[in-house]
Amino acid sequence: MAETLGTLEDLPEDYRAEMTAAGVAPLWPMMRNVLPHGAPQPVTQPGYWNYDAIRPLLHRAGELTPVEKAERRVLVLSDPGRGAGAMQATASIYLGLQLLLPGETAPAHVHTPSAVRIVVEGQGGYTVVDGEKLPMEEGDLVLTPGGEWHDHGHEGTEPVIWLDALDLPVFVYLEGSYATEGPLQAQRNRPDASQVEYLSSGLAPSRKLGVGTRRYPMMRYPWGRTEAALNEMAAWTDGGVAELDYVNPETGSDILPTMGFTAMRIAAGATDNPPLRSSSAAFHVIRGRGTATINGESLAFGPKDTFTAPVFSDITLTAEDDAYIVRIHDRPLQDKLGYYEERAK
Ligand code: GTQ
Repeated sequence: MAETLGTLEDLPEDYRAEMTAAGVAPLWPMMRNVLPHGAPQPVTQPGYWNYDAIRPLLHRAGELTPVEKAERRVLVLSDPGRGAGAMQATASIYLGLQLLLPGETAPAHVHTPSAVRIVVEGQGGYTVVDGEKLPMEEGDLVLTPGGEWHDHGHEGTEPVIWLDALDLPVFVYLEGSYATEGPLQAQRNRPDASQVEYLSSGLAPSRKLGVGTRRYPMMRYPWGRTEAALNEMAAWTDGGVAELDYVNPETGSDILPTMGFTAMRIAAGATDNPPLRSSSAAFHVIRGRGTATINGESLAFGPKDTFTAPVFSDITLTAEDDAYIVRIHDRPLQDKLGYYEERAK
């Protein structure tokens, strides 16, 4: 059994002053802060963002701030545990809702963090990644991996809104976050790889000797196919919960280095009751209603809402009608660091 550790107050004033002057501090009074026993003590608190409440604020940003003055017109979803203005939703995941108006473009840039867009509403938006034009339809996942040039445009007639998920907090923590600006990219005149090379799951372009594959071969995951796959799986799965991981079609591994994405379908009346996971998560509701209980606190979710769960949360999700949810998590990062863990409830 561990002893209770000494405190700063146990130490004489003159010794404390001398340590401070020398630029050092005793570990033992701080030991449990940085190494709590048994499990982490997250700063992150569960968050819930009601889309209907945020939508008018985003439209107002469209009136108040031209895209040229914003570069990216985004309202950031701040972790309640870190308070107003926090540039993160969990320790590792940044979330923002981005508005693009008809005819607008958001200039090209490249940055060290990776992003995924989940399209919330509107027709005609697109993202160009490394010259490939990716149409943005409701529910689509569109990747802009770190180091890839990207810009956004809008050929439709109504505002387009999408959810940005970035591993920005990790890069900020590492003092590795920066961007480079550039001119809008020339677009290749052909459909994106999800409609050409990877139209059919299980098929990939034939290997050619000495020719490697792209690191990010497919940067758009159309929602229509995801939903069809979930429905088919649900029809043949007991328990009412079907889950599919988004994977790189060449390697079968996670689609980005730090962030993972899972599409879930919870049938009306069914409950998802996963083990405690060491990963943090954000849930974005594509369709459906239900109740999420996170560490004993319940919230009602509806279409287009977003909510978060800190590491090792006790999560249950119950659907009222068939619910389709994308779970964003940081398990890929934790796998790479060698500590991803699940614990039975
Ligand atoms: O669309 O490139 O929400 O660079 C934050 C940073 C979106 C983007 C964000 C970004 C972008």
